[in-house]
Amino acid sequence: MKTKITVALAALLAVLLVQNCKEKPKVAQFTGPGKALFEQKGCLACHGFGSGDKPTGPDLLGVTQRRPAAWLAKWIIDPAPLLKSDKYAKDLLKKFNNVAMPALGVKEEESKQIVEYLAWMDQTGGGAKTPFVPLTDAEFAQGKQIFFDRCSGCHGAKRWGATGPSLLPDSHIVNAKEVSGGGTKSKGTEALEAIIWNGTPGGMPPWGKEGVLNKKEVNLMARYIQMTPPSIPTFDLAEMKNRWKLHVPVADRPKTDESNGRFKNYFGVVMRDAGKVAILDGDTKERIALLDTGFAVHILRSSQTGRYFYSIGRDGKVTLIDLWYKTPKMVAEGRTCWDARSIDGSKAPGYEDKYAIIGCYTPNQYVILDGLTLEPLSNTNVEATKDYATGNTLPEVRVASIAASETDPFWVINLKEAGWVYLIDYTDPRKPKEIRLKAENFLHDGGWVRLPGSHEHRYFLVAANGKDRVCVVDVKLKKVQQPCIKVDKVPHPGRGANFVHPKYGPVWATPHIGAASISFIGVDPVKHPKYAWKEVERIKIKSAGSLFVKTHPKSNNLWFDMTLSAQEGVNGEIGVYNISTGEIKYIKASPKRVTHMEYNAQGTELWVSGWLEGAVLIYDDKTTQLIKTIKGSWVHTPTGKFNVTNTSKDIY
Ligand code: DHE
Repeated sequence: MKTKITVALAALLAVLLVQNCKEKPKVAQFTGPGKALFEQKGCLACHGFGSGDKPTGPDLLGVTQRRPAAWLAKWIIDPAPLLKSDKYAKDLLKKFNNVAMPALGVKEEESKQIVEYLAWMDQTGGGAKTPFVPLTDAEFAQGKQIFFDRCSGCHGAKRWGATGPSLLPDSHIVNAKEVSGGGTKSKGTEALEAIIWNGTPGGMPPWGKEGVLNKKEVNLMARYIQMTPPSIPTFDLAEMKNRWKLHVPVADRPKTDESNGRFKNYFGVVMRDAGKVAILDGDTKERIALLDTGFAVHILRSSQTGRYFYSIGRDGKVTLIDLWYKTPKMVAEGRTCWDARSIDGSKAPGYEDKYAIIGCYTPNQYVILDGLTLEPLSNTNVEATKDYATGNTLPEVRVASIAASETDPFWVINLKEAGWVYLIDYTDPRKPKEIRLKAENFLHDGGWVRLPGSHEHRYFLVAANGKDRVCVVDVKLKKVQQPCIKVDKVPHPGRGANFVHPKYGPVWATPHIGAASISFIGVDPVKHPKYAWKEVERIKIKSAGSLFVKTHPKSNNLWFDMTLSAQEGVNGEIGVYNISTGEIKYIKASPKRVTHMEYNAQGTELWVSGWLEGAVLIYDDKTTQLIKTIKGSWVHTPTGKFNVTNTSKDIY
């Protein structure tokens, strides 16, 4: 009996295999020109291939079975004529919220070649048919480094996904829900390569197109993310103490300010890939120091007095820079995590410059240090923190933005995936106490509300970019206002920008990664209660992918970048919104990607980074004319810039 069943099963299997082979003949490679055209045109920026529909377009797997080849060829050349006359085309437009596909700029012959490629993909089962080539040990080590440097911030060190989708090899379940994006193996190398090369309108940068990763690296990463992620080792207090170096004890540092007050208009400029921070004099525009702060510093924060800069690197390296020296000097350094993004000093009365805190992405912890020496004092793990809404334990909980209260001895820290805001009481820094407030996820960056004439540091606004909301943390009442405020897709404020709107009074602004807009939120509950804690206006800008906005109390301008724009050339432009008139002017700042703006202390100049060009561009705020370009071999991949006065006093 047993033998009979086995034979029957074997026969059935054989039939299924034959059928399967008949339906999807194995073809090793597609040799026509359609594949290269499909990739060059960046089709996978808007479409999935076997991964389901995207908001920007339908899944292309099976498209040649759904539509005739001639129809597809016409559509690819230019959808506009079909959209006027064809019912299927009209329905498609409706289904995808009126996001019309652009004409791809291809000739008739080329369009047919693309359709041939799509037919081949359908016939062979899509990208999954491209044979997967596992990585060698050396390639795996390289992939791990590139992933950490370029990908983990959005997709998570454990690859469970956060701001970006999950990149685990198999689709998987979290909180009884299939995680979107998981299942890289089923997408296959070709589809993944196309996404990494071209980016997506949702905010994924076009790493290949922009020249950050070459063809070989893109292929390596497409294969790396189909393999199981490596485990993450711990980083404890003993390890931190081993790595801590005090270069100059406090007693040996200058007793008086050798810069004669000039330091208040210094800029700390991150030279990301050079592993350095340049200190530039905001008055003379001269470089006065270039310091080896280590790999990919993410941000600088000024201590409360402004005398010190704290830098935190993506690799968790922290440095303390003393600006009172004639030539600013690194007086201490250390490392507290494998991966970090945030740092701040203590700012409450009586605690000025006394302590500092680092928010780690990996491991999931926050670390308190001595503010004047960087000696590690305590380490608190947040890994087992439960989701604010479901109470389920999460695979990864990273510490995102941090802000120091100016009134009380605590820091506001934001737990990204878990959606909690913690107030960390540092009066006993070796045993910090936590006040836990429920907010939303994924908490990312944010800034203080500043009202005209008074900067009370009462309300901290933080983006919950997984929910397209901004949460208001009231540090006086120690609560997060509910519900968090709905804005546009994937808000990314940096620290946001405060100004007085002619109609709505004081507002705080955030741009968005996922939408071509900037939202204004009313922030004055006393004098403008009608508008407080509401999105009062949403202005349209040229492109999605904006990361930062900036203004100054003396300015009538709100500047913004479009760093992650998927539109050709737009990531080199900056926009200037006129606060009184509402008009927007666009300036082509650089042929390549630009990012992050900062004012000088006087509020008369706006500095912006020509990230990929290697330039710091300075604009006159009134005329919006370029007045100086700082270049040189040392100006390498400049990103964040932090003016001492504006950073220490939270002016933005
Ligand atoms: Fe940032 C702020 C995290 C990508 C430049 N970035 C922040 C903060 C966080 C964060 C949590 C808030 C710190 C605070 O206030 O305490 N950034 C992340 C990421 O996870 C992300 C999305 C992906 C990653 O891999 O790191 C990311 N950030 C970038 C960039 O690609 C930028 C443009 C260049 C770079 O360094 O890689 C970049 N992030 C900045 C800058 C700030 C920042 C300049 C500070 C803005 C400010 O004005 O305060």
